[in-house]
Amino acid sequence: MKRYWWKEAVIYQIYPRSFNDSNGDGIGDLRGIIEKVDYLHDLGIDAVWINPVYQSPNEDNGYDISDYYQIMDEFGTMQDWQELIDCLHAKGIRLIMDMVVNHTSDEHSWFVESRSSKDSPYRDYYIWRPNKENNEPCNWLSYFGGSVWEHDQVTDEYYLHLFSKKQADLNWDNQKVRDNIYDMMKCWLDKGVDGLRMDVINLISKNREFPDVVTNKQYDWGMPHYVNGPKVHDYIREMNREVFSKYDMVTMGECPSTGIEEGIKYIDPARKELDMLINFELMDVDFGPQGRWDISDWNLVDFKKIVRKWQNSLDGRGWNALYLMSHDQTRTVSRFGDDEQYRRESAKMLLTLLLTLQGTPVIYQGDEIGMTNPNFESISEYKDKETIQVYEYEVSQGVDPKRMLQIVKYRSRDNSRTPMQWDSSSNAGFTEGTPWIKVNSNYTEINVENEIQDANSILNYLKKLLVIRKEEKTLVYGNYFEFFQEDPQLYCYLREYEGTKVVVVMNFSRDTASFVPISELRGKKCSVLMSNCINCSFISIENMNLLPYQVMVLKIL
Ligand code: ISL
Ligand code: CA
Repeated sequence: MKRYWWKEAVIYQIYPRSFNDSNGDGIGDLRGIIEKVDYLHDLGIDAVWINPVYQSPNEDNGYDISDYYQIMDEFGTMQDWQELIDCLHAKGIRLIMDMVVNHTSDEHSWFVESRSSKDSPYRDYYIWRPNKENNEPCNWLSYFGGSVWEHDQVTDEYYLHLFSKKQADLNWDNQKVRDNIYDMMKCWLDKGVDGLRMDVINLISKNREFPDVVTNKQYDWGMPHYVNGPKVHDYIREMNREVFSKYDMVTMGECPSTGIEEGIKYIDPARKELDMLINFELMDVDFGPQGRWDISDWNLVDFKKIVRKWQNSLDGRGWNALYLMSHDQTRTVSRFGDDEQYRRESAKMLLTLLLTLQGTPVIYQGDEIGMTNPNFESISEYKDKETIQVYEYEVSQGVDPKRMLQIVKYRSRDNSRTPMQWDSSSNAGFTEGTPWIKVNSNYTEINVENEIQDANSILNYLKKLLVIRKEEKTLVYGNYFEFFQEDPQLYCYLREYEGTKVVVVMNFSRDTASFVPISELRGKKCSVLMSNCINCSFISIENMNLLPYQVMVLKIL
């Protein structure tokens, strides 16, 4: 397997709006990130991915771009951005920018032009259709609720938007659109950007027939007609040829609703498309029968099965980006661990899982201190348009508002978007003004300052884990073999690379678990690379009782 810096790197994801506010307007900004570059460097991460910072009216917090060449006013200026990349590079940290090219804001000049008349030279930059039998052109549903079509008065036609109606989908079948986008990407790469995270890149090619979905499911979004659509690979290959291949850079492609065989096509090195895949299968482990806005209890056996499938299928064929949460997900420790009694133990265990699998780990801001879901009590405290639109849509369809609020508390993307908790001063040290979204009330206890001071903290554990990931290449490149696949409590696997073997043992539960090693491991002498509860440097693998959320990373001697 070929070695690359980006395979050995650990990425830290920054949601700029909620990271650090430098000027007291309540909104995180670029200068706020600059103030924390030393913190990132001390942590020991190799690269940061920042969510979109381009000019945007903020319908979807920057995922609705109105000018790709400008920085959002609230985030600062191009000079600030230049200073940020320079500061990061001076500390040896690479910068990955978010690229949102499936859609733009309806306030982008292309769309303003496009909407103005059917004869506009920009008309064909977006996807316009006349009505069909006095109805929308087809019955697909938007990710954010309601139809994907929005009627526009000016020309009495509809435009397509897979997300909010303020996020109009670009027409990728138009060569001019593609060329404009490639030029824009090159402009950022010429400024020294080290990588691109490609937002919903597998949605760019639509079935031009726009067929209705015929279904008896309550929600059917019409996905087969635009997820991994007809020309998606042609366009990504072209993008690679025109842009990526000309730079020393990395690409991470976000591909929702994509299984392994389809996913591999994007990252098979021979196909020259993308470097890493961001897939969602693990994030779907707790979906209910009706999908994301429905909840079911997840269980470890299913969880492991998904991880195992991806670990084993991609090995030697393509490289994965690993994550347990993002700005679109709910807090890791609240979802997969225990955010009360065993918050520390489970946070450490989950970080260990993330950093001992094959792939490039992405740590989301706040996970290094075990931040939790805020459990807002009222829908009015949520800011995310997806959350609000889905809530309103479901309630309008007859779902009980109380039940919907429960679902929102569990699922809302705002769970990850509450301000970073730096210290115990007001607003967690995030801002001197009024934060744009409420700070989690547990900030006096859970914050970076406390974590730095406490030798046993999650943060200090992670720092050590990052050093070990760097030193032990088995954790990066090794293959993956899992034991006790049907065990509902234990998670145990072996990584092996060039003759070195590392075993990871975890108790994924609030109860003690008895661990009886298989004969292949029994009696083996090991050095303890990491553990959240034992302090010895060497052990031999014997029967043992594991404490709740105990984890051990053992290198076989
Ligand atoms: O929130 C989700 C996670 O399961 C999805 O519905 C999400 O919208 C989808 O995965 C695409 O996400 C990306 O594109 C969106 C943006 O809102 C998300 O923040 C972004 O990560 C539209 O640009
Ligand atoms: Ca600010």
